[in-house]
Parts: sequence; structure tokens; C-alpha cells
Amino acid sequence: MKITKAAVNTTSPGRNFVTLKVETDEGIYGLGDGTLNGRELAVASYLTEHVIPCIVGRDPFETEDIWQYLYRGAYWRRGPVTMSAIAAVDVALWDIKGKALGTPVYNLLGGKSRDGVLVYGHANGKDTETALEDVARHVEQGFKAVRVQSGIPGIKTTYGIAKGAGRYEPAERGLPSEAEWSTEHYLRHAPKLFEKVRERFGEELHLLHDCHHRLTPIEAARLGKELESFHLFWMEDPTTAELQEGFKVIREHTTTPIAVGEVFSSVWDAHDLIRNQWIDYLRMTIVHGGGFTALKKAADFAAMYHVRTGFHGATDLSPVTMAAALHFDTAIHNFGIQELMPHNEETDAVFPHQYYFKDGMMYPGDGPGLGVDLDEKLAAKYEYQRAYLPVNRKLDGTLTDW
Ligand code: GCO
Ligand code: MG
Repeated sequence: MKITKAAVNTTSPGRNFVTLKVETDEGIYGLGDGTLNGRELAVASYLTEHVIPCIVGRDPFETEDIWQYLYRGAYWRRGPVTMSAIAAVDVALWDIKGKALGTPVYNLLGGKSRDGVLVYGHANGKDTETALEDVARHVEQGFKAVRVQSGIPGIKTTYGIAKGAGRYEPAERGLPSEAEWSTEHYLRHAPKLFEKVRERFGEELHLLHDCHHRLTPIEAARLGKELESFHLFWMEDPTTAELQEGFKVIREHTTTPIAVGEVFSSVWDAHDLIRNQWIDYLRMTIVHGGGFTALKKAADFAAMYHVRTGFHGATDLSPVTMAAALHFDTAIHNFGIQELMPHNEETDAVFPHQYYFKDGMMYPGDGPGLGVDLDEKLAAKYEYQRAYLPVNRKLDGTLTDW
């Protein structure tokens, strides 16, 4: 089999997505997601200008060699743009392999290791009471695991809270908006929020929380310690992770489990975190981490240190990545949990898919390949629109991590 053609599709059914379609001389095609929130066209151009010319004519079954060719062959390594582009190719090729062999991708990754994939949903609210109501809604929908975020008294805006009645969606069209932050206010509020959640929902529900890289290691250690009695499934992105040793400080003070990695693009970003057992869950997902070929190795390495996966699954990861993640989650041994932030109806229509949610679990479907398609005619109706994530400032105006 030979790759005859590959093309990038950009569409914006509510938010932007970059999809690579790889075609072959046998009429089989595969899809890969290359979406990088707020920097979409950089990946699209990397693919069109620099990657596609190198893969036409190649055998799509040679996923390992093509991955190495694109990674080592570029000389310049890592980074989210490069790794998302490589992932788009890699995932499309695994989709082709599955379709050519007539089997779901999970069978190529080891076969089923579990019946279903435990997912967590996002509950949020402008204050504690509204957040609690949203947790109740998730429980009614069957979720067994819920991430809880709420507005913080004393600051106008914060991460993870829906504006108005709609769902929370971080990217916005136009130039970046500005959000406000105060660690002091947050640290006073978060333990009280979880006390209320446990009081109302009991011990059984898995609870998660995202600090979104806003604390210093010692502040995160304080939060982890104060949350200990509420038995969180995890505390996510407690601090920025460029300094991997920062997590050692957190670990020395608290048994609250730690998840990190949604902004990582290589296992090398997590090398010290994993081998020193400073984290419990790795969030780097298929699209930003270089595809199945890279993630399989990263997950196997993590497994040796009792680190499990907890893949990023926000709406900026397209249904192609959701499908890919679900195949991966189904097959690997050290799966932990999968994030689920459902796409809007327009997006689901542009990307018809087999995966589904039932009783707090997700299932990838059993058709050949990834089980997700791209309706190109419909996609063409939604033109790309520049969008950005917000930036964040402390109350005195200092720019800080969003
Ligand atoms: C999460 C994430 C997202 C990110 C978004 C950025 O845990 O789901 O933190 O909400 O902010 O994916 O593009
Ligand atoms: Mg996060």
C-alpha cells in the first residue's frame, strides 16, 4: 500500500480544528488530529509545507519508521507544533492500518484490557452552590468521576467557569481576553468547596480538581495537604512543570495524588517526574504528545513507576483525538481515567463517530480503524476564525500563568 495524497482540513464548528486526511492507492484513508488551541495554523502550515511532501509515496504500515523520519529527520526536536503535526500523521496511519486489517485500533495496541473507559466530566459554577448543583447534574447523568471548579470570592474571573448559561469553553474568538487571579483568595476557598462537595455527595464519587499551573510548589503543597481528608482522585497541574524538581517539594508534603502533562509534547518533559515518582497520572495525550507511536512508549515507561494515564480531553482536542484516546485507554494496562468535555452538536456532526458514553464510562466502538470520520462538506461551512486562550493577571496587574 502507498500513500498517494494528504491534505489538511481546518474547520470551526464553534471552535477551530485541524485535521489531516491521508489517502492511499487502495482507496483507504485515515484521519489524524493536529489541533493546537490558539496556534492552529502553525500546525496546519507545518504539515502542508514540511511534512506532507515527505510522506507521499511511503507505505502507511511503516508507522515506526515514518515517526522516526519526521522526528529525527527534522533535526529540530519536540515542541507542541512539531509533535502535534507528527501525531496527526501517526494517528492517520494507525487508522489506515486498522481499516486495512479490518480491526479496531485497540486490537493493534494490545487488545481490550477493560470493558469500558472511566471518564470524568466538568462540573463548575460561579459560586459553591452553583458548582454543587452542577455536580448533582453530572451524577444524574451517570458520571462516577467529576472535576469540580468554582468561582472564587474576591476575584472577578477564574479558570474553568462557564460564562452565562452555556458550557465552559476556554478559547474565544478575537484577541486574548484577560482574567484575574489571586492565589491567596483561591487557597482560602478551595478546601471549603471540597468540604461541601464531600458533605453532599459522600465518599464514593471520584473528585478531581485543576489548579491550572497557578501555584508555586510550596503553595501547591499546602493545598494538597488541606485537601487530603477529601480524598481527591487527583489535583491537576498544581504548578508549572518546566522545573520538574518543583514536584518533589509538593510530594514531600502531601499524599493527594498529582496529575500533570496536558501541555507536554514529549516523554522527556516528564522524565524526572516519572522516574522519581513525583506524579501519579500523566495527562499528555495522543495529539500533543506525538501520536500512538510515542504515547505507547511513554505509557510503558510510566507503568514501571506506578504512573497511570489520565489523558487530556478538553473540547480543543477533536473527536479524532477522543477516538484515538479511547482506543488507547481500552488497550493499555496502566490506564487511570479519561477526561470528557463533550463537543457541541455542530462538532459531533462534522466528525461522525462510533464512540459513546454510557453509565459513566466511554467506549470506542468496535468498527475498523478509529471509528471516526470527517464530513468535509459540512466542515466547509465553518470557516476558521482566529481564537485565543485568555491571559491572566494578578490583582496588581502582573502577568501570571493562565
Ligand atoms: C483541562 C484543561 C483545559 C485547557 C485547555 C487549553 O484540564 O481540560 O486544563 O481546560 O485549559 O485545553 O487549551
Ligand atoms: Mg487541565
